[in-house]
Amino acid sequence: MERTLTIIKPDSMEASNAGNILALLEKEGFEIQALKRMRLSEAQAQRFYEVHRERPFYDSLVAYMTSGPIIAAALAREDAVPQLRKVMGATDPASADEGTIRALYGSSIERNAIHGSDSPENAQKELHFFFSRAELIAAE
Ligand code: IDP
Ligand code: MG
Repeated sequence: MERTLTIIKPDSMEASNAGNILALLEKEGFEIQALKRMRLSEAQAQRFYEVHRERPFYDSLVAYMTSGPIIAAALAREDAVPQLRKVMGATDPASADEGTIRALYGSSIERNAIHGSDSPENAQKELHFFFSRAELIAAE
């Protein structure tokens, strides 16, 4: 079974949408295998979004992602990576398909409700960013 990482972002936590988002993911066939609530430090958010360092929105993205708590979750299902991208919707909620998490709960291209890994390789890296090897093994 493939695994991917989601982050319930600070805007979703602030709006008390975490439960609804997790319920929607379970309904879509994802098993929640590991779950962690935390507040990212500036250094952690910078490291997580390192690939975007040169983008004009990087500093604002880091400020947003550290503005409140998040929930990180390891999700498993068949084709977990592409399936999460599908149920998550496009980066900009305004162009996300109807019924997707970002269409339902996102409020702007930045405050877009959740994160989803974009490839199996990045999913592995991102899962290990949040969860220890032992936590991921225990979750199987
Ligand atoms: P993704 O989350 O759909 O994979 P990425 O391009 O990887 O999108 O961007 C990472 C995050 O950076 C987005 O989820 C969003 O929060 C933020 N972001 C992306 N593009 C913009 C933008 O043009 N303006 C402001 N924030 C952005
Ligand atoms: Mg991305």
